[in-house]
Amino acid sequence: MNNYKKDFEVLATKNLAYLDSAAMALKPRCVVDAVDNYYNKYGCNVHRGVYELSYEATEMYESARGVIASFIGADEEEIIFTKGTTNSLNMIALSYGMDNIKEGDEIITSELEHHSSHMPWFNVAKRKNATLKYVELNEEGRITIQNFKKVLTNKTKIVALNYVSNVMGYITPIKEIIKLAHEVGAIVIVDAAQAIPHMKVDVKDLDCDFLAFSGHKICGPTGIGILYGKKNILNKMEPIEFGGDMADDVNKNYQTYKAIPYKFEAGTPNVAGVIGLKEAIKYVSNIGMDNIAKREYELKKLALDELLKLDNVIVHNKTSETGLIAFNIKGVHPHDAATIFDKNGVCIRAGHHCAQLITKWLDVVGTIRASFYFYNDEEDVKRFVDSVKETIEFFSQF
Ligand code: C6P
Repeated sequence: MNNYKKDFEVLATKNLAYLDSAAMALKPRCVVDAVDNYYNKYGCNVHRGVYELSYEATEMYESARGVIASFIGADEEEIIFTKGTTNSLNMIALSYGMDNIKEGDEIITSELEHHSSHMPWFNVAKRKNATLKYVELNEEGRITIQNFKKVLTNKTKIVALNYVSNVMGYITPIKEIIKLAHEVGAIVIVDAAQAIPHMKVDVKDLDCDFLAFSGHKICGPTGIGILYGKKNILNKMEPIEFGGDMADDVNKNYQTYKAIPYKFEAGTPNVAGVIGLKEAIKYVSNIGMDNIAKREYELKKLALDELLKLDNVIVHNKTSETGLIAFNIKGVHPHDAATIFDKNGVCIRAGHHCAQLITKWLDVVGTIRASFYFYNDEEDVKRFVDSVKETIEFFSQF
């Protein structure tokens, strides 16, 4: 066992090679304990109670905002708690998008997007008679600056792209894209669901207008995510949800809202989720994002080098910079392969990974995806490679 496996109860008690962290990262005990502690010792609401227990819970909850803000280089008021990346990205489209996009405007996205990055803007474009433009992917399936420039025009109002692809694991040259987009006055929304857990991200350095991620992919609880937005834009935006906690002054003929971020956080929040996410961020920060990036890349590379020796394996993302391998085994449906992996205790994902556009671009029914994280080790790599070989051998009989 490596040093980190022991922090995860599921890895300590079950004999698994967990290679599905791109779908969801496992939870270390410190995160589970923080959630447990809140429910056992507090269990009350935040922002509402005028008693000590609620003040303390509010302090635990609100201090998370500072931890998360400094983790991504934001100011506290720019951190909005949401349900996850999907919720964050939809909020931007439904609020900023529906209020600012007009007929004839252009929205740039790509075939490399997760549905949650692309579909909200497809919807806005349809409802507003705007044009959705796709950056042509290069021969490897990457978004390049050169191809981005070809679709950028003075009519571009929105650029909605991933920072790291959940299928190919490529890193988008997002900082340069943001600079170019700003030159024509467009705003950029970064889907960082697969970036935040795996590398250092600084929103001020990127100069992105919005950025979204989920807690569950960075060892945090499910049902909690973050929407970062520049405060000057957030201040001008309308909420999409109304109700408890976001209201300031409510009258029969007018209503006002609290300042950001609260105006976007209607209803009782996911207190346990926020507290758990704070702990998760402290945990990964302690390991170091650069160490995490290095470790998962090393493990991926070990596995990749073995796969490239196998004739029947088609790797789609040989040059990917992150810890993710997307591949197919000739003549074997990805789901059939997954059952053999499962028998061997190797957890991988097979299918379109909620990114049908890139699956169609690759011209396959789906891919097999192995995603490595810092808690994996060389033994996991071996079990994975052995399972690929077994799958090839098993299906060669038919
Ligand atoms: N991708 C995967 O297995 P949510 O579900 O809201 O936490 O995250 C959505 C999302 C958005 N963008 C990217 C790049 C993503 O990878 C994901 C989630 C998982 O690839 C589950 S489909």
